[in-house]
This record gives sequence, C-alpha cells and structure tokens, in this order.
Amino acid sequence: MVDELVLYTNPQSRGRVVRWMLEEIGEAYKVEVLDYASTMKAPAYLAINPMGKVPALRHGEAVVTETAAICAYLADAFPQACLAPPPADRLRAPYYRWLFFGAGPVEAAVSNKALGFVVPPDRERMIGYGNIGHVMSTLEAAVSRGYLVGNSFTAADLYVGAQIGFGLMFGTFEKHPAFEQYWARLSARPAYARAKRLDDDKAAELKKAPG
Ligand SMILES: N[C@@H](CCC(=O)N[C@@H](CS)C(=O)NCC(=O)O)C(=O)O
Repeated sequence: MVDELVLYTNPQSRGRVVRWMLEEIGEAYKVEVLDYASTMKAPAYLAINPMGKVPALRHGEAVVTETAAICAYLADAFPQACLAPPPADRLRAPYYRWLFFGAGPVEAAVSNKALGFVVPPDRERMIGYGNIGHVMSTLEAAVSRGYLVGNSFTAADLYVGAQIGFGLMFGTFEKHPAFEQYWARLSARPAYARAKRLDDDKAAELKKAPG
C-alpha cells in the first residue's frame, strides 16, 4: 500500500510553497486546512507540530515540518520528479547551500526588515545574515545564473523562488530585474499555476464561509 501524503496548511500561509512542491511531484495528496485561531492550536494538531504552525506534512507515519525541510524531503522521497541532485552528486553542495541560505539568512533578514528591525553595524558579525544588503546582493548574483543548482530547476529554486515571489508582491524584496526575471520564469511553471489556483479558491471559500 502506498503511504498517504497529507498536507496540513492554511491557504494564507507558507503552506502555499509546499502545495506548489506537491503539484510539481505529481503524487496524490490530501489537504487538511487549519484555522489560525482554533484547530492550529488544538491538541490533535499540536501532536503533529508542537509549534502550532503550518505547514506540516505527513507521509505515512513520517511527519516533517519546516517549509524548506518539507520541500527537501519530498524531492528525495520522489526522485522521479528530478527536483534534487542525487545524494552522492557534487551538485548536492549548491543544493544544500541555497536551501539553507533561503531558510536561514534570507528568511531572517526579510522578516526583520518587515518589522523595521535594522542590525546595528557593530553587531553584524554576530548575526548570521550580517546585513540585508549582503544577503540581497548574494541572492541576486545567484539567481542571475538561471537556476541555483546546475542547469535545472530544483526544490532549492522552488523554495527560494517562492520567497522572492512573495517578497516582490509584499514589497519586502526590491524590484531588481534579476529577481523579477527569475520569478517570471519560475511562476510560469504549470505546477505553480495549479497550486496557486487551488489555494486561491480555498481562501475565497473560507472567506465566504459563515463565522
Ligand atoms: N519556520 C516555519 C514557519 C512557519 C510559520 O511561521 N507559519 C505561519 C504561517 S506562514 C503560522 O503557522 N503561523 C501561525 C502561528 O504562529 O500562530 C516554516 O518555514 O515552515
């Protein structure tokens, strides 16, 4: 029997990134939509993610949380989708590098910027991302190559690209041509369009629901 895939999410969350990843993989999956104020903090879900946050993924008995980790897990669990270099391949180096750069420095720098927090220049050495200018120029150079890993699209592009896409939309990323061109290419993928439509429809449905 094939292990069931279940995505725990809310259509207005980082769960959109995992939905895109699942659409790229092309395997059947179930979706459990959680409400921020109620079901996300209820014991049944806290047993899956004690952080009370989405997304989370269950694959049979295995549970994985953290958007970047979920994307990496899915890419390895379904190698036929070719979304990660094989484990022994040297391309695993840039693959890990950019996934972790996205989940660490990019996420922290962009969140701090959104909150108006600026690292005092004399404390940059102790902050993992240093300053947001360095993070952005490093990322800009990386995406200007076309893809982050070798010459093909991987889960690293999906995860980092989704951050760029959201950032351009919400104004936390500056509209540099390199970011805009990279995102235009990624968001033209059919799996992205399918995932976006499914989450947009679910969000509209929840908005209409009474209460
Ligand atoms: N580090 C987590 C962050 C997850 C996260 O913060 N999710 C938000 C939605 S995008 C959430 O569930 N917030 C609900 C809460 O904190 O109460 C990841 O990358 O998946």
